[in-house]
Amino acid sequence: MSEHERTFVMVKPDGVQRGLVGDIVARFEERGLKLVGGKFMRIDRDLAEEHYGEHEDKPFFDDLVSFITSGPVFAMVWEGQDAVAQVRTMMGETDPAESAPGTIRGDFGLDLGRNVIHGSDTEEGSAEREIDLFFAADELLDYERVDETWLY
Ligand code: RTP
Ligand code: MG
Repeated sequence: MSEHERTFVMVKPDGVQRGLVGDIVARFEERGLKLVGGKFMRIDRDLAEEHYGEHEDKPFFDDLVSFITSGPVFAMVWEGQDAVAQVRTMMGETDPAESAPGTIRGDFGLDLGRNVIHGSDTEEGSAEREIDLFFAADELLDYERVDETWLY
């Protein structure tokens, strides 16, 4: 169990276009995770190719890069106990059709491409790599929430 683990999360262009940023932020806040960084931004091709580098040999890579660069995204870093796995559980499966209702993709996702949200996977080092890719150290804030006793 990792107490103050950080994970990288991003509302994808479809989520931004559909006005889901507020709902998604609220879900993580209500779950007891702490927001330590957030940035509304547009991803350029180089950043997209680096972020999704693990998929560069896959047939869907070009479509994935085109999609993620097609409009603004809301990039975030969330912190809490087992944050990486918790966020993945709250996201649902990669394919919205296989995602349970109550999960973000199960509630909002349309298809494999338009699945609303990205979260770091549980592979060792993934979250740190993605956080470093999107955020400078001084963009991540150390602070205590007033109700920390009741949070992770
Ligand atoms: P993400 O990285 O975006 O959080 O999604 P994930 O971990 O659940 O899934 P991953 O395997 O990392 O795939 C990255 C994104 O590529 C698209 N995809 N398309 N056509 C296909 O077979 C296919 N497989 C994956 C999805 O948009 C997925 O989120
Ligand atoms: Mg992934």
